Amino acid sequence: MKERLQAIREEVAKQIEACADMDKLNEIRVAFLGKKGELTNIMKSLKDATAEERPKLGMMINEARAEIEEKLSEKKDAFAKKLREEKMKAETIDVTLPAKKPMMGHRHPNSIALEEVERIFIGMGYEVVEGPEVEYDYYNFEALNIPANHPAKDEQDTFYITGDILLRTQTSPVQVREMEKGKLPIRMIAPGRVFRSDEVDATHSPSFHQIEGLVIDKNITFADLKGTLAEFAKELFGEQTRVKFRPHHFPFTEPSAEVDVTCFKCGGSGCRFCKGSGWIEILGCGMVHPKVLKMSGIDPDEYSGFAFGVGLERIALLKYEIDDMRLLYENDERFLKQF
Ligand code: 2U9
Repeated sequence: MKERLQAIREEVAKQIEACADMDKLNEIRVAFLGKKGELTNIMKSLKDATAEERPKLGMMINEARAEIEEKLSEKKDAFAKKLREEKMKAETIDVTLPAKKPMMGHRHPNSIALEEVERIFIGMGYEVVEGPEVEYDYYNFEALNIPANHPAKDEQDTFYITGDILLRTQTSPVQVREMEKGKLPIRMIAPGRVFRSDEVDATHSPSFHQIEGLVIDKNITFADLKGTLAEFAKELFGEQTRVKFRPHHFPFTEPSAEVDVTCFKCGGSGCRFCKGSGWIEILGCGMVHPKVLKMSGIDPDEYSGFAFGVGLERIALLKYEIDDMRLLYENDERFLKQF
């Protein structure tokens, strides 16, 4: 029996040594230590040994079992260690590798144009004031001398929320609210989103942005308006830019005018950009109507003022030579990154 035990010990050691995976190791365990395993068989045959030999042989079997279990356990630990090392190796992160570049956003042409316009007017001492996009009919129309039967008030042009609450169609209400405060003089611009029930095309959108300006003080004349807008045009489009005032009509200003600038592409000689005329229309303006001043509590005999309004998208389209307004609303990164 001693020789058999020795042979088993050697055989197990050999098999464990050669064993390459956990499955094979389990097979070895079952073959030697399992219910029908070699060592268990020897244990069973102890009953045939003499009473004298039995304890000694029993001890030897136990020693052999302990040795085999120890070897199996060592091998199991070795497998686990190897597995962990392989996993660690596979999961290693090379922190010195360059990182993936995050996608950078870009300034929107509207934002660039707005900042430019704000910079020019702040430089002339204007304040930038914002106000609500949802307005009362009174601030959007009535206080601006736009009568109840005016076409602009038609439901086809204005988004009404209730009978007297609407989405502002211009930023003028911001200026009316400022006039109501009674703090004079006023020198302000009111930039912001406005809404008109327009179909979308290359030059129209139901929501766009305006920048309106308002100056109220004693002795303000049309000459101040002309000088201010001429300076604005030069700063925005270049020193060589000239302006032309064409008579126009707005309910809130009297007299009123539309302003053209010399085409900054051809300098006024006529090209494809200005459709051959040499001039490009950029804004509307006028002297604030005395009725408008009066309605907001300003005495038109003591004070006078001028106002103007310009579409922000129109400035952005012209300045960056974009031929379709819809591009400004799609926020396609390939478009935005060009500015
Ligand atoms: C007050 C009094 C008068 C604002 C003005 C315009 C002329 C004008 C258009 C330009 C293109 C609107 O964006 S657009 O469609 N605006 O032509 N706006 S004068 O006049 C005011 C504003 C406030 C209290």
